[in-house]
Amino acid sequence: MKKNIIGLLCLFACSWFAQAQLTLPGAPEGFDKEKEGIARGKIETLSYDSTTVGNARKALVYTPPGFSADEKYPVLYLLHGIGGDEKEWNNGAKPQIILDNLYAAKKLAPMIVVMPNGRAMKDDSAAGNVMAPDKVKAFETFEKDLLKDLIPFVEKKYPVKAERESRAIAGLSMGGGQSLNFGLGNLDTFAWVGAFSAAPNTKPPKELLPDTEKARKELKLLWISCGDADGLMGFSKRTHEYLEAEKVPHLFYVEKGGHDFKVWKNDLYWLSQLLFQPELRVEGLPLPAGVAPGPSAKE
Ligand code: FER
Repeated sequence: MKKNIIGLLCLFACSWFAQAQLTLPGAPEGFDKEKEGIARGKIETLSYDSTTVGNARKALVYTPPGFSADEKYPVLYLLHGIGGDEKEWNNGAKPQIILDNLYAAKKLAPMIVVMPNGRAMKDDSAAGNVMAPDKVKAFETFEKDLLKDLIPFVEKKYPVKAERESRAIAGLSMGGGQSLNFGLGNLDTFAWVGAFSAAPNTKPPKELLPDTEKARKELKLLWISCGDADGLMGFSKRTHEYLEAEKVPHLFYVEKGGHDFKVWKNDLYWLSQLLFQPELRVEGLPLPAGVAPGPSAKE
């Protein structure tokens, strides 16, 4: 009885909108260690003709364990940072290990993960001065390459569900800024948006999301997270504060750590479990009360 009353009070007192920041827990021990005897997904490299850049461009693609051309899958576009390329996630996080383990634990919706090169220019390598203005500009140009070239290519080559509810965009740092800019700027294309440690390329809030009404209606998930020791925290925080003031449902997590793959692996572990699920609910992940049953409601 007491629990019910506390639960009810919590439901009324805290709402989805009136959320404070939440702390993102660390993934359980072993989440990123290869396990014996489980089914594995596959990583391959694709090459597509970019009309935007005018040459062939590469992306890595992870297909889940049990992948079948007879089924149709949603797609997560997973973007890298300023010092990386299409291989950065694979080198820094070994996402196939994290995802294979999550599939083995039946915690993920089957999905394809596409890891593109988000520096849309002829020489898209991370060599030389990655902060050079033309290289930084190319992270902006990637919006067109993604929408006009890569997504149509992926949707021709792979058995995918080609609708907004089946497309997610998430990324780290510059890729986090791109995910917010491109995701919120193209709600007709993406319904799931995630930014890990978003960089200064993140548009200022009003420019990022002028139509808050549309976002309130159409977003399935808006995730913003950042390490507590990351110097770029201000970009996540100002976005969160705007969304909060405008009552746009979103998740804002602060976690222990800096600007590195320890944080981004953790982010991928949690975010991937939310994607393409009918309900926002993940075991061990705190959510704002009123969104989904929290620990008090589950007892
Ligand atoms: C900057 C600081 C950091 C910047 C970009 C970054 C374009 C990106 C960091 C990353 O992607 O890890 O001033 O300007």
